[in-house]
Amino acid sequence: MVYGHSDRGPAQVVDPVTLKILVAGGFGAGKTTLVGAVSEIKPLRTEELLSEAGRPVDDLAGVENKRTTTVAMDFGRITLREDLVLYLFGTPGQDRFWFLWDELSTGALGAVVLADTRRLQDCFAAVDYFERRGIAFTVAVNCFDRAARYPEETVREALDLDPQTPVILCDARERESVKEVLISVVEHAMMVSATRR
Ligand SMILES: Nc1nc2c(ncn2[C@@H]2O[C@H](COP(=O)(O)OP(=O)(O)OP(=O)(O)O)[C@@H](O)[C@H]2O)c(=O)[nH]1
Ligand SMILES: [Mg+2]
Repeated sequence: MVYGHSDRGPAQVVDPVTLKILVAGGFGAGKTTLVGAVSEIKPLRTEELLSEAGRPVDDLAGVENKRTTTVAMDFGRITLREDLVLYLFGTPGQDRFWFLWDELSTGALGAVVLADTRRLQDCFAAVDYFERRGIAFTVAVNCFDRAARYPEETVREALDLDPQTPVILCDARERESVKEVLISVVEHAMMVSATRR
């Protein structure tokens, strides 16, 4: 049978829209965890063991059990609806990999900035980066077990965000929680691009 020419007429195959979303945030905020929690393909990871040599520069406060770090990127894919597929690109968290960001952000529709309230200042650079480049982003506060919970408003003020930038509390290990974050990014980015047009 020739594809699309069965007796029942052409098959209703919808070509999905594919969108690129970046997952950024400070060192150890849970970016690799987030991509792994939702990806329907085995996520591509570029993890290297944290070394003794890196100890003076890799600030492990709050994530003392962390053994590895992302050195290039994480990559995953999620089908949000049959006609909407997201490609997720997780950025490396450490400052020494900043040179990769311009490459990774090319063609991105929007971004997630993962924040850890124990080290909120670690995501300032990501917020700044996306604001400067006009890339729409949602701030997702990854609620680590022993971290204090703050209302969205407090996080918004601390990061000095635009009023329309969404702030969401999430658990980067939970698929459904991460999906909500991704839906927020897509909706927000679409709204921003519609108002710019
Ligand atoms: N309790 C808890 N632990 C988490 C959560 N998210 C991530 N972790 C843990 O925190 C550590 C850091 O997670 P990663 O996903 O490697 O963080 P990352 O942002 O990719 O780190 P870099 O790539 O090194 O910047 C890991 O040990 C995770 O298991 C969370 O929501 N709750
Ligand atoms: Mg990582």
